[in-house]
This record gives sequence, C-alpha cells and structure tokens, in this order.
Amino acid sequence: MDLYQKLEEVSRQFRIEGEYVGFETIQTGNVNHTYRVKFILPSGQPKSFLVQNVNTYAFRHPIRLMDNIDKVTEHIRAKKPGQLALHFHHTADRKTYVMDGKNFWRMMNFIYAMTFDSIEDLYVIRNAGRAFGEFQNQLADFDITQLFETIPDFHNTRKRYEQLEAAVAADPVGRVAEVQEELRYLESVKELACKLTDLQMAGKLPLRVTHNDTKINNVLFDPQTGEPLVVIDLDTVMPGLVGHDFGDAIRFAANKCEEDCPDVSKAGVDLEVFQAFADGFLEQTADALTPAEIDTLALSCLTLTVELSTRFLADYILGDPYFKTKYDNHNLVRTRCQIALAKDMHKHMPEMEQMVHDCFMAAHHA
Ligand code: GN1
Ligand code: MG
Repeated sequence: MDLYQKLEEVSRQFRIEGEYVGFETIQTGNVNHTYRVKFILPSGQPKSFLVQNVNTYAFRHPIRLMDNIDKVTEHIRAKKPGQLALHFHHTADRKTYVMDGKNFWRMMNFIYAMTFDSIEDLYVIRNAGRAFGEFQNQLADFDITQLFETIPDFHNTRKRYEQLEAAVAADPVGRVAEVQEELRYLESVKELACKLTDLQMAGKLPLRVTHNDTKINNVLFDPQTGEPLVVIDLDTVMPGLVGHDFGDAIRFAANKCEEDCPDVSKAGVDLEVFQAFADGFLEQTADALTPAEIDTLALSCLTLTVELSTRFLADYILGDPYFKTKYDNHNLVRTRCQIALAKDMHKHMPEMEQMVHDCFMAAHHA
C-alpha cells in the first residue's frame, strides 16, 4: 500500500469521515515523519489533520509516550478552557495511536499557525521565551512521578559522552579516523559540559516537568499578531532541569545560522537574541526558580550545545541510525556547526551570565 492510501487508512481508524483529498509532507523534525492530511467533512467543510509516524527506534515505548502526552495535554487544556490547545484523536477503541507492524501512527488537530526556524524579530523571540516559560508554569503542579521517562537519560550529558565513547570503540562504518579533531574538542570541554548533570545527581538542582526539545519551531504563533499559541512536540516531556529547556532553546534560536550550516564560520551566539529569549523566559519563571537554577542557566546553553554535538557525532560514527539525514555526512556537518557554536558560547559566557542576572532582577522586581 502506498503512503497516500496508508494515510487515508490511518485517518479512518481515527474515525475521520468525509472525502479524503490528499496529503502533504511536513518537512520538519529530525526524528518523526509528519503529514498533513486533508479531508472534506460530510458537512462540506474542508479540514486538515496532522498524522505522524512515530520513530520507534528513537522512542522505544511509544504507548507509554502517548500516555505522557495525553496526561500533559489534558492538564494544560484544563488550565485554559476554551482556548486553542493540542488535541490527539482517538480510535474507536479509545486509543491515541494506531499500530501496524513497525509503524506507530497518531493524529492530532492541525492548527493554522506560523512557525519559525530562525527569527530575527526580537519581539517574537521574547514571545517564544514566554511560551516555554509559561509551559513550565502550567506544569509546575503536575506530579512528575506520573511521567514515564520516554528516553532514559535523554539529557544526561555524562551518559551521552559514554554513548559517544562506545560508538568510537565500535567504529562500525570506519568513520572514527576522520573525526579526531571533533573528538579532541569534545573531550576538552567534557567536565565543564557535565557540570549540570553532576549538580543534578548531587541533588542540587530540582527536577521539574520539562519539555526537553525546546527548538523555537516547536512554538506555534498566531500569524496575525505574532503571539504564541501553543507549544508542540511533547514527545520528550519528562522530569528534567529547567536548564535543559532554556539551554536547548538558546542553542537553536540564538545561533547565528541554522543548526546544520556547513559554513562553521557563521555559527555563534547572537547575544541580542539570547537576551530577548531570557527576558521572556524569566518573566514567566523567575519567581519559581532557585538561585542554583538561575546560576546555571547560561552554562546550560553550552551544556546542551556540547551534548547535542556528542549525539550528532555518535550517530555519524554509527552510520546515522537515529537522526534523519539529507545527505551523506549530514550528521558530521551538524556536529561541526554545534561545536563552533559551543566555542563561541564559551567565549561569551560572562556576558550571558550577566544578561541572565539582569533579566532575573528585572522580572523579580516586576
Ligand atoms: C530532534 O526531531 P526533532 O527535530 O524534534 C531531537 C532533539 C534534538 C534535535 C536537533 C527525540 O528533535 O533532541 O535537539 O533533533 N529529538 C529527539 O535538531 O531525539
Ligand atoms: Mg522533537
């Protein structure tokens, strides 16, 4: 059965009625496959839905993952009744997924909105910071023991280093020889990058419900007003550190180029973007955060950038089993870009720390 028919079949299992008029592939996300399916409902109204094929290599327990998402989306929906929210469709037997063989499908509402892969408008950046900060707030009273750890040790930087070391030792496709320079750099920043994990293990940073994949294109914006609507991509909602969300957002949004830019001379942290995001994020979260959390926000940006470098590089060495790639050495290009960004963040750490402090003081007194 081809994809066209498959998507119709899946939609029907989610009890969508009316005429199927086709689908579009949504070119975003490095892990799952996403499609917009289009129907004419029996009422005559055209309506779109999002169908996703969940990557079960990345997510080994997709059913429990959907259980997490269900609980979290319902918790958020209850906090803002009547407002736009993410919603997952159910099958006739009340499941939020359809399984066939190795494929794991889910369906959600299609929200007419804008996303940005890169943003120059500082107002929008600030709004993205507010959106992720608000997400934290909405889940502040959610019991973290209710959540299954969808990808264990997802942001455990020490474990990520171990995984890289194991990949190097295995070297299954002979790629280790050409990445010596990258390995040396990553080794040189290991202790600094792992500091966040060490503080977590020592119980010095509190666990919260975190999103864990706070790329700015995971915020949907109102196309007219630029106001944030909802935060999407809840696959990795798990107990985590506030720095995981803050750091990953900065890693993506404040980079002066795309995360896989082949020209590494373009990579670097845009401090205006950093400040705008920090301002929006702390406006929402300042009162809830502990001093140790505030003190590690700037460091967390370096941490998450180095950590993702180890992940891209390990995947490259293993022959790209995890991240979707568009060309042969895509994961190596990604690694190099993230390393260039990490180096620049390292250089600008004092300014980043000062900005976090200033935004915190401003929000705290507001
Ligand atoms: C993956 O698939 P996507 O784009 O939402 C990855 C993130 C990485 C990101 C890098 C579950 O996210 O951790 O930061 O790629 N998600 C997972 O682009 O591994
Ligand atoms: Mg994601």
